[in-house]
Amino acid sequence: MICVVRSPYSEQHVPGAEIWLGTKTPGTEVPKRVSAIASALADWPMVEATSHSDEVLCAVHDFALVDHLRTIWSRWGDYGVERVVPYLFPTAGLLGDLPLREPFAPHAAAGRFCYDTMTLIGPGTWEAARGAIDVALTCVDLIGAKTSDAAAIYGLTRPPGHHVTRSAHGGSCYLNNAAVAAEALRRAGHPRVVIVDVDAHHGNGTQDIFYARADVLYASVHVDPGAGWFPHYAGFADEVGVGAGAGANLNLPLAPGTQDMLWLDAIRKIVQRVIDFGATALVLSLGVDAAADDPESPLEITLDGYHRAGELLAVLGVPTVALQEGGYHLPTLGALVRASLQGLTRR
Ligand code: SP5
Ligand code: ZN
Repeated sequence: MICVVRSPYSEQHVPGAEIWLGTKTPGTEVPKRVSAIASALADWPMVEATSHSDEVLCAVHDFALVDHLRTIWSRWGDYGVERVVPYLFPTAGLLGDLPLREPFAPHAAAGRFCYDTMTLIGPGTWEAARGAIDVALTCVDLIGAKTSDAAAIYGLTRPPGHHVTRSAHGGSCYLNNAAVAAEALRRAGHPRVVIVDVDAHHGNGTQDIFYARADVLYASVHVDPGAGWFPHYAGFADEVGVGAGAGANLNLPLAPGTQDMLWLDAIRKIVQRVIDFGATALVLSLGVDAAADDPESPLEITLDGYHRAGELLAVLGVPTVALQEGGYHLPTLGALVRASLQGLTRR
């Protein structure tokens, strides 16, 4: 049993579709993920998130990204499309040495803050994404500055967040819930915080936010981006951090088709690194899309594998905030989350 924190806004984000390879596909990051998870945890204590200021959010993200997400839906024109979708990206290749200007057209702004075509914005997207930040911050409040016992709490964050960098969103994510939780734990007095990311995909956003920082370790096990998997451009083993953050980033990419044994070996390596780092608090980016049945990843992790992963992380014995990332196979999604959290609380 573990306390669950929820937001009343989480199902108001209805992406409706993902544009993938120029084609409208149904998309898998759907509102029903919330009820699939919540119903599997219905016998556990549940509290609603309380509202928090933008202070930590704006320490983690550029204000321009936050402001864009807050306003773009109301600024979006009558283009005959139901969602905000970018069509032009001001990459370094486009700009060269030119300054990045504020574009006049809202449809040009969309590609400045979103790096893919799969992460659409609709009428309830801001409320849901901002609600997920309140979930993350409420989890931190409830864990507080505890250091002695191994309290754990679970935030049902939707939309997920680990693909959001300091200044751009993508990968079905809008605001980085785990990064905000980690920064809030630092501000609550934890000197060294670790983010362990077991989502099938590399959390390029979380890595980016803490890449130059020595006080927050980011450690991830994920499908090898070099084998052709999202996010393609980040998540390689040689990305170890930069400057003061050199050595405080750990990527363990795995081949497509990897099963429990090698995945759990990677988590054991992460646990050892966390111990060496001396973390006093843990944020778990709990994506369960590495499961064998999941449509978004080629990893083949079982229910028992996720339970064992939870048990391995429980050995750390530090206060833990587990936040939902991916996981898209609705028939098994709730059970996977429940098994992971039961392992984390050693049940
Ligand atoms: C939070 C999270 O898990 N984000 C993952 C985003 C990965 N999306 C990559 C989508 C690639 C195309 N998907 C086509 C689905 C075919 N089954
Ligand atoms: Zn994922």
